[in-house]
Amino acid sequence: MDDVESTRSELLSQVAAAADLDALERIRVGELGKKGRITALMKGLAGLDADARRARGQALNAMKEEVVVALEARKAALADAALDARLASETIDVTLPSRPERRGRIHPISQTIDEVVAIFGEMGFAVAEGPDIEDDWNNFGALNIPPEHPARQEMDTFYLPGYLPGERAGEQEVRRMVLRTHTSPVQVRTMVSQPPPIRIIAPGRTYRCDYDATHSPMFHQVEGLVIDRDVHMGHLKGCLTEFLRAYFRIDDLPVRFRPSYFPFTEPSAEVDIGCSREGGTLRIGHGADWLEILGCGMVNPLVLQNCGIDPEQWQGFAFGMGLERIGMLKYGIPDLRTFFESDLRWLRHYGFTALDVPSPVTGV
Ligand code: 2U9
Repeated sequence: MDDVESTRSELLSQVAAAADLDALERIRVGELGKKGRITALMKGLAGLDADARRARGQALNAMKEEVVVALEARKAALADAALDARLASETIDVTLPSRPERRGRIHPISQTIDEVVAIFGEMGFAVAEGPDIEDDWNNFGALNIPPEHPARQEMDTFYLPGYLPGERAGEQEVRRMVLRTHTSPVQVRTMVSQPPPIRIIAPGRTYRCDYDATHSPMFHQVEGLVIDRDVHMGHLKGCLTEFLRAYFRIDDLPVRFRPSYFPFTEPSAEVDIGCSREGGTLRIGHGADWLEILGCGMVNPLVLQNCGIDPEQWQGFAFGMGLERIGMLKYGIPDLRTFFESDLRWLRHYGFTALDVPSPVTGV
């Protein structure tokens, strides 16, 4: 049995000395693989009598198990150390000046915002802004999304530690702070702080705890709000059809309004644009298929009331859309995550120059 013991101590010290994951893998394949030493020792059992085979078999199995456990433990330790080293070496010095770039580029998100602002600006909309950190009344409550409403869970909210003091209807209360999950709180703030009529768009950063090829924890939306004495669904349809045709630069772009549900609008609709998907390639504006592009509806009277506007006197419509999504569709950008990787090669390829500035004269 001396050979089992010597193999054991030799392999354990080899594992302990392995400097990286490649070295560990060489030990695993070399010793435990088909042609490995442990496998050869196991094969040797066949020539022994029953008692000797049992005793030696047990010793070999215990030794093999010990080596496997040591390999796994060393692998985990090396992976931890590699991650620590990466974290230490990849710190970003945010005080460094930007790299010299002979020709800077405008980021596709900035370009998309400028285009959207140019189109709605022509229609008489003003741009409204608000903070990224909101309280849960402005982000959810005022919008008719109560605490138990599935939308609060669905939106995968980032909650911040701490509470804000708030006062509503004379009652003292505390409000949780959130990273806004949509730009709707900007419309809430506008309605609370200025009398109707209102005609605004709110472009900006929004946050949801989600990350894949079509979701980023930080993304951008533009929402719009029109409040007047007699605005109706016809205005909503005309305004959004006009916007989509101007944005995609297709005069006869097919636009379809499909009934939907949102707590903040009633009735609500989702809007599709005509497209084709022949051979796996998406083409907007032609063909028999539809592509969902935005959501909208008539502002729920409860929301108007929450924001201090008399629903007997005023009514209006609202809409919302994802800016990365409409930017990706117009400019053929396949993966949302690339928007925020700060890769200069990507920016040189997809970015815009100052001469591309969107305006009603130069086009969008
Ligand atoms: C107030 C009243 C109503 C804004 C609206 C949508 C429909 C909508 C989504 C589109 C894709 C968000 O980025 S997305 O996931 N938005 O479908 N948004 S109506 O309605 C409001 C907003 C504010 C005071």
